[in-house]
Amino acid sequence: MAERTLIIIKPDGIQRRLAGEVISRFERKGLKLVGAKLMQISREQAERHYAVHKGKPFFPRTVEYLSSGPVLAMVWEGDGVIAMSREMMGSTFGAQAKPGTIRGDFSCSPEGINLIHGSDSPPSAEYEIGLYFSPEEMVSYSFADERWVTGKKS
Ligand code: IDP
Ligand code: MG
Repeated sequence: MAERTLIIIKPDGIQRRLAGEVISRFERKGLKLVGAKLMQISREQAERHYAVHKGKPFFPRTVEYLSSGPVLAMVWEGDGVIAMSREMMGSTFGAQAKPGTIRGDFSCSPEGINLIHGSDSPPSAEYEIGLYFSPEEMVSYSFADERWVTGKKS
């Protein structure tokens, strides 16, 4: 199976009606949506999500932010999708992220209000996908034009 990653359009992305814009960028890149869920993340779930940051000064407000409104949790698939999506997102703070990236184009925040989450490694992708999706909630399928997009013969 190709690599998978967890992408979340965070509460500000939903409130600012930017979900379609973000999805569109992933679609145009050629990546494959294999799971999606509009949901409200609980405080406990957000604490599990950011467990690696527990104890850091920004942990409480980051948990609060992720659980502050509806989000769109998605699983995207493709060889190298983790690194590609991190590049597409841009660096953590919108105020510093490069133009052309999602955070660079749509966030000016120096405080981590940054529209999108994306897993940063295969182990974190596996852990994070498991927080939001059961295996049956993801769909495996092929695109009819797969070899024109990836160059791979299926
Ligand atoms: P990432 O989202 O780019 O992977 P991480 O370092 O994993 O960034 O941090 C997780 C989230 O915590 C960030 O997306 C951001 O919302 C928030 N955050 C990280 N560092 C800070 C900080 O120094 N101040 C405020 N919020 C932060
Ligand atoms: Mg991170």
